[in-house]
Amino acid sequence: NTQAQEKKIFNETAAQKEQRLAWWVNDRFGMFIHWGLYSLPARHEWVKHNERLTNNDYQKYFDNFNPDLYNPKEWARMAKAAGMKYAVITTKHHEGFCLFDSKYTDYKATNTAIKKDLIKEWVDAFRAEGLKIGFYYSLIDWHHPDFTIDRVHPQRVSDPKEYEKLNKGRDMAKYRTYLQNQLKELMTNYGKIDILWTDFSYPGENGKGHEDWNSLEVIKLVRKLQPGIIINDRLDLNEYEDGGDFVTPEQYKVAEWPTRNGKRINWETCQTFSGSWGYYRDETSWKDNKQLLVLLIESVSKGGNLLLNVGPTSRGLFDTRAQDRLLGMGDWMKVNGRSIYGCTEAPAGIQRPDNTLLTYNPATRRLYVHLLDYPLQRIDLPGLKGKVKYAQFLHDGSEIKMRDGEKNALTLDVPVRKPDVEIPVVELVLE
Ligand code: FUL
Repeated sequence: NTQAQEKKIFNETAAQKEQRLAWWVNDRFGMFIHWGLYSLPARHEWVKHNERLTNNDYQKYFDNFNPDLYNPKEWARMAKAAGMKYAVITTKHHEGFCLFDSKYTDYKATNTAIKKDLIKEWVDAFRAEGLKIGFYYSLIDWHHPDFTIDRVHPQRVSDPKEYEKLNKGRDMAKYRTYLQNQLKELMTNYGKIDILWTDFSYPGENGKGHEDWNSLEVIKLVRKLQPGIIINDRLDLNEYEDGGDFVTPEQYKVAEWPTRNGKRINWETCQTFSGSWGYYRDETSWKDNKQLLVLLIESVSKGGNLLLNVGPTSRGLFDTRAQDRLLGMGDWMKVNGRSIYGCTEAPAGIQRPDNTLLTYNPATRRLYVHLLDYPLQRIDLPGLKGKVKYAQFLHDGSEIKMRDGEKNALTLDVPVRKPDVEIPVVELVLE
């Protein structure tokens, strides 16, 4: 093999890593939560940047933040009912506002009308429902006085003189200390944390974005404080094999299982209901239940996870559009979850018939055929003749008749009319 050995940060064997990630690979479906001051303007979590708002312009959102209806137990119940097994919340997004009680800033929920550490309650509620806990933490900070004005700052400027003026007195080294201190708080004050979702890195002037955050120190610190934690790839440590546990395709479907240096890599796609991550009142481009389920099934069929986002309102509720979708997905997951949890892509050699998606559970040797389009009559599965012991629908456990098809295909006779389930799933018990 001519491939150069990739650099490593930690002394962890492949088997140890597999064990650390085992629950995450099995669980497949998580909830992302983007919540912050941007839920008040309700027109995108990047509003401060998009509209070039100053700290002064933005102050009214801090002054009026009061999520009096916040009840994370309800959120946790909804996540669980949707079939989600883990959740990741924004402890601080790019705007810099902290939902948690940090010693290192006044810009935090405890100093608003609600006067609470919102993360503390959230962690307790989600843990109580048996969900795994993840923290999103933005490396970018549009409020911190030491965060330099660059291309991802609301006050971005191209004129070098103006740039110098705005950057005067700002010291990234101080910001790096702030960031480390806050991560230390998050990794020590809330018990066991299962995921750290940092966001985001950019290549920087010379491809060294990680220097802005001191990423190497950050990852070492985090893994020391939370040895079992799983960390995403946005610390810009991609030159290390273990600089991140999974890659994060954002708002797009991967064509196939992503690889690095020829090796398959863990992945999770993060997706929104409607485009914006933060609550966006007037957005009308909401995906329907079928589209959302396809996102989930398709991810699993290519070996990945789905982290599906909710942007709660400023008063602390999931709006009805989000609730409807979570309930709809939950109805489906309740009877079809077996084709998701513990599943991955189909074994090599099994071809996917048109208008279907295949997933496979290697532990139970069951193959799942998701029927995306109706009317139907029969399904031909090349290569499976004589290899299937039994076939049934998941939603009602009714038998699907099988017969030998052409060549080496197995033919399934399925009802012409679509059963009353968003996406019917046939379970095949392989020999
Ligand atoms: C991006 C952020 O800029 C978005 O606001 C969102 O948090 C998404 C998950 O990651 O990089």
